[in-house]
Amino acid sequence: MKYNYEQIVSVLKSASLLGSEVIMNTFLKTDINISLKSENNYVTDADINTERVIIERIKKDFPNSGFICEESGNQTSSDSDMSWIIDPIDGTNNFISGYPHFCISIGVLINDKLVSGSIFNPISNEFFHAVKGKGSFLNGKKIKVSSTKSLSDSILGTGFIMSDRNSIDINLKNLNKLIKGIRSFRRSGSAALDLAYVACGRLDGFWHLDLKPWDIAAGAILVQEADGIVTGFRNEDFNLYSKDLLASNINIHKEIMDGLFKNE
Ligand code: 2AM
Ligand code: CA
Repeated sequence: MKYNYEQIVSVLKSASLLGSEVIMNTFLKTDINISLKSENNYVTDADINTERVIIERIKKDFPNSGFICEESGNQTSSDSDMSWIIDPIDGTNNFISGYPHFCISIGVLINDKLVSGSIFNPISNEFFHAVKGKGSFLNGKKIKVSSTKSLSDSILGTGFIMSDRNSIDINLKNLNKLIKGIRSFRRSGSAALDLAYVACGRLDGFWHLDLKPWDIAAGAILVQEADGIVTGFRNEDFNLYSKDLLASNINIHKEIMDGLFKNE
């Protein structure tokens, strides 16, 4: 089926705005209802309610879509080749602690291929979106990855899955190998925003182990459409389900990759 990309972007924007109302009505409240999904992995009522509002909005325009969602799981559809990958709050630990750095991340797949995506930061009112073949944008203006040429001039980001001791150990090795050769380093707590930041040049590169499709779908197409590169730690083609991800500008990609250990 042929899709109208302006309609897709308009739905991404309005679903993100509706979702962000739910988030911002809860942020900094003292009575946030928090539950533990698994060790060190929390969910709040805001995550669940935001996801519901986003799905309802998407279904208004695309009623037969499938969904891959962090909180409500998968809804497959045999009537449509379109599906939406949703993380209602990427950066939940930040959100819970009143640390203003989190976002709504939505990726769009047609026939299992990423074709669009958006990341909305409700604190800074920054709406990042990408459309396959058309580029990446921040609040409507085209963005590109940085042109930094060497690791020593680069700011890199990463993150840690705090429930996974093995993954933490491997990533500490990665950090240990890279940190002394770079200009600076960030650990923001939102992988989706980190990828959006690579897309607009605020970070030169970002790597992470063991993320989930909803953490990376929108961010990956944002980086690719901003002329960046997204691969695995051994230069494998990007895959939503892979266990490692490296996103950067093309100049420093190999230098970062040489410092990364795989989780095998
Ligand atoms: P979240 O806030 O949606 O949970 C932090 O480095 C990044 O890792 C965040 O994007 C966070 O997403 C993600 N994250 C945290 N715990 C995770 C888990 N158990 N599995 C996958 N991603 C996780
Ligand atoms: Ca989340």
